[in-house]
Amino acid sequence: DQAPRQWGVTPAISHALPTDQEIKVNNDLIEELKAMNSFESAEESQKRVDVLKRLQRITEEFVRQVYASKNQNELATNSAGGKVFTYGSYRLGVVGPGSDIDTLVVAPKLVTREDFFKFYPPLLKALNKPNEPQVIEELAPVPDAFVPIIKFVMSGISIDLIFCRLGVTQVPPDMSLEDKNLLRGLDEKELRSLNGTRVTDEILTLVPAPAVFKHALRAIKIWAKCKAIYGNVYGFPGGVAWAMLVARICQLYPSAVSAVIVSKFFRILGQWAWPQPVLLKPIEDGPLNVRVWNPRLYPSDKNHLMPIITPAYPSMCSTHNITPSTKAAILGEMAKAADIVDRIITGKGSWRQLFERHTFFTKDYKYYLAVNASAKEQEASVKWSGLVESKIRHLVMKLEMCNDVIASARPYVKPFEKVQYCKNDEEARKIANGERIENAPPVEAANAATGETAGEVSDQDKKDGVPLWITTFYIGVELVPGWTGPVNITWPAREFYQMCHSWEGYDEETHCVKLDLKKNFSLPDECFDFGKGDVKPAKTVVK
Ligand code: 3AT
Ligand code: MN
Ligand code: MN
Repeated sequence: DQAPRQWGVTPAISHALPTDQEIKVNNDLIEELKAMNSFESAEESQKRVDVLKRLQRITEEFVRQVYASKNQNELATNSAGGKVFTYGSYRLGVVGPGSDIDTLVVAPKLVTREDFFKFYPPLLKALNKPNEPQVIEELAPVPDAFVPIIKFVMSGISIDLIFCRLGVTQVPPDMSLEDKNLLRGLDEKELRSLNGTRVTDEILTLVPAPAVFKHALRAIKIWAKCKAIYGNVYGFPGGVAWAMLVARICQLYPSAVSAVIVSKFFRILGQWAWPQPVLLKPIEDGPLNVRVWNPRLYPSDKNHLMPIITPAYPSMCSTHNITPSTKAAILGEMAKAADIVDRIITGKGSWRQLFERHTFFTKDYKYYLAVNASAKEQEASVKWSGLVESKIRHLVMKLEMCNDVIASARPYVKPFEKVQYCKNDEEARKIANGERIENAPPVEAANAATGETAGEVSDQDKKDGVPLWITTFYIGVELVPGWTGPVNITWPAREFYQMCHSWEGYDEETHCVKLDLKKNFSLPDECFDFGKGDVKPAKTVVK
């Protein structure tokens, strides 16, 4: 008999085949995933395939156009090729009805990033014909982003299109991105663009049974979103990090069904010897002069609290944003989930209990710090709220340092957006600065819990008013047990304001950011999903 193949950096914990009970519980899990609308229809997935085929043809045309513009001969032009790859949830096989397709365009070295932004958008626009339904909508190239990107909607599907050129003269249809020598000579933006596909491709080769992995990952992603512990910007694992965690459990139980993977997931990772890293394979060296995650070499890597390391060279820590408070939240949820899943596996509980909505606003905290980012124009508001959002985890870390008063500070993972139609500039300024106004002007707010818009504002009010776009982020604040004194956050607030104000695009006439510490009973309605049974905390009467 041959010894079973080892997946990952240690031998498997068990090769046991599923029992009848486990198969039944696994079928229940898949039924529950269906009931939660996790899967899309065959028709919808076919539409994604068609969209990708179309993007492949456009990519080949794009490369030909660039070659022609650079006076290349016919032979070179016709053999240059060009290929689309995917990454993100589509590549991992876990897309739901609302997912985008994260797509990478790879071209030979003659084609530059500038060419991508010059030639590709017009090719997309050309798909729209007069008097016909528009194929391309919301076309938005962002060439100066950290990862330069063209965003658009094609046939109703959101596309995130990024670009990388390789140091080769041809990109044929069977091109693979596996070879790390392809990374030679790339700039940082190109490396970042290539990384997503290389990582997702490699994850899929490192799990014993991709179908088992995919269903388990769907369950874990839904669970993490329900518990508000999903999202890299806020200091939680993002989609790729959750995928790697699930993949590691799959390696340890190569013959298990998805339901068993989910149950082992919570026990094993909840009791993991953090900061020991989660690895899917030994960390590799490579040809580039770039940093590979190594806590023995780099002091900053030693600070990672829950390192989850990407497998593709150059390996990086996907969870460097995790803070003590977010780590505690993740482990707390894992411990609760482990108990729930134990009951499910033995037939004493149902999967629905695992996916119950969090109690972040209804029960978990007595104090909430609201971070209000406001701007007078919508476009300015999008950029400004994004900047403020990226600083939230830094504010959390400052709050954590006030450990004589604050025990933990946990950010909520979604922003709340509203537009307020003020009487005049003066009133807008006051509201932006958090001053209380009598007869507050009309507000149109999007409920982050339900996605519904509340508070219809009349056209007349909209016309007469000075609009103020306000985005609010919440941080749940837990005080040190027994603390009854004032909650002084002057120092973290000052540091945070300074961080936001030092943004190069900051203009004090246009942008404002203000912190507002609230008691639980004064949270606004938009924090609650009353339809799902949320009950707003009441003011406790002291007798
Ligand atoms: P959905 O099914 O699309 O909701 P997903 O996991 O595909 O889930 P995204 O499309 O948001 O999520 O992201 C796909 C990958 O793109 C994940 C990450 O490698 C990269 N990515 C996303 N947002 C950013 C960002 N702001 N900066 C850098 N990389 C990002
Ligand atoms: Mn995606
Ligand atoms: Mn995306």
